[in-house]
Amino acid sequence: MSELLANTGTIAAIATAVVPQQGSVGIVRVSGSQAMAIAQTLFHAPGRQVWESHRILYGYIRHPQTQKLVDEALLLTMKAPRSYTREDVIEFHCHGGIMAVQEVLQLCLESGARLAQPGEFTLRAFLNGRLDLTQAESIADLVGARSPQAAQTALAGLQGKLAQPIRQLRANCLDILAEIEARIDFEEDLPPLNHAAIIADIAKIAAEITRLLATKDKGELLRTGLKVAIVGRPNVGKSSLLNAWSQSDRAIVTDLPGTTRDVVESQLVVGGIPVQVLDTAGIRETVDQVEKIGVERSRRAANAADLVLLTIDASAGWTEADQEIYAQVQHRPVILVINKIDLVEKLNNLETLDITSLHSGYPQTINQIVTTAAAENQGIDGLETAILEIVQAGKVQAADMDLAINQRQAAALTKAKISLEQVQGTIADKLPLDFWTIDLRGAIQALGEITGEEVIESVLDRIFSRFCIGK
Ligand SMILES: Nc1nc2c(ncn2[C@@H]2O[C@H](COP(=O)(O)OP(=O)(O)OP(=O)(O)O)[C@@H](O)[C@H]2O)c(=O)[nH]1
Ligand SMILES: [Mg+2]
Repeated sequence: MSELLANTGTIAAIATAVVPQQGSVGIVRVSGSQAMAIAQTLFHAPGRQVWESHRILYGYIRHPQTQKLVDEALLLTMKAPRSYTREDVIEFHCHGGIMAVQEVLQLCLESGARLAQPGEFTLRAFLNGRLDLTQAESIADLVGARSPQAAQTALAGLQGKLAQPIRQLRANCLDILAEIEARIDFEEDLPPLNHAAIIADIAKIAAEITRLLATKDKGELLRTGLKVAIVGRPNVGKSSLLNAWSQSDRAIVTDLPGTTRDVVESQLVVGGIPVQVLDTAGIRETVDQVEKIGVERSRRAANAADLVLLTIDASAGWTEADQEIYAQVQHRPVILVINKIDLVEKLNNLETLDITSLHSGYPQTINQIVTTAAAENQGIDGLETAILEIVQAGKVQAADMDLAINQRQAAALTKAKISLEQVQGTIADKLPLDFWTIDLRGAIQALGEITGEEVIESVLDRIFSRFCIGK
């Protein structure tokens, strides 16, 4: 990255997803001082079209030496500073797929640009003061969002909803620092320091930091989502559950135990949280080589999951085999799914079943139990409610989607909080004013790292390497 920071050359990349035979439009983006010259070398706009910034031209991309036609395309030019990077930017809107965009990119590289690193356009936007670091991170989040709520939170971050309170806190710390330093430098000329007011101000800042830190879990859930594994004995209805939940026939369902051999995956959204659901092979002792491998994969999926749905057959009740499987997964959060509840209901001829009577025999350590009839698409709402209760994500659905910090931001906020606590300790211990300022500066530095006002290269490296090329 250090060489990146120094390098001011013109960069080029394909900005859209590169998928063979797909996408009606593909965009090649170029940024830097050579961008306009590259456009003029490669692009031919017939008729009397005016080459003007922020105008779209229609025409042809030709090989500059051979004049071979490469694509029929649109050209968008954006002169600095009115562009994403605040440099001169051009975009060739080519035909989709992979052939046209790759050829056009190649021509840009031959005409003086170099291939952009992942996130380099956004890095330039940051370095040129168009975005702060929280906004840059929000762009990566927006591109990676897997639920509407995750996108909404990212968008709020892009609007500066996260940067705003952080900047305010840093400004407040700077005000306090100025008050104290004035007393160090010009003690005689000023009224004495109002200790009580400073103590109160620092407490207020620390409280606001605590409030921001509390949004970290929500942020992580929205960004990375939840991995949920459905496990249980063969034939209890795990695949039926996946199908009912995802409203598809993703997994094969038969009345033969041992139907599912491999892990089957489906992507869902529950209460705004992206959820990856894994249906697994029924766990049992088997001599079948293929099934054996499947069972091993089930165990691994359960181990890697944030949450396990231990599924059992209501008509069979809690069996020894269920107990054994539970012993293998109980180190993860577990919801007990009592499936095929319709069979028990019929048996008892009950309109609504007394669930507590079903509980006997189940381990007391499982505190979330739901009943489903997967084959009849019943019980999914209850299952989702139980999941949201487990991740305590009720708040995610609340109207306040504006704030959700990420791990990097949380680490810096924690650093700021510790520094402020140290200032509080220093004041309580009646140490000289110089000591107050040391930790206060620490807090200011940490808060500045979040938005990028105080910037360390290694931080930039971590942030921008998350991006895709062309962003
Ligand atoms: N009555 C009733 N039958 C169900 C229910 N859910 C699943 N079944 C039936 O139970 C049988 C097994 O269902 P699957 O979903 O394949 O079970 P599984 O747990 O995935 O089985 P394996 O992949 O072999 O481990 C099928 O005949 C389903 O139709 C239910 O809620 N009620
Ligand atoms: Mg199955």
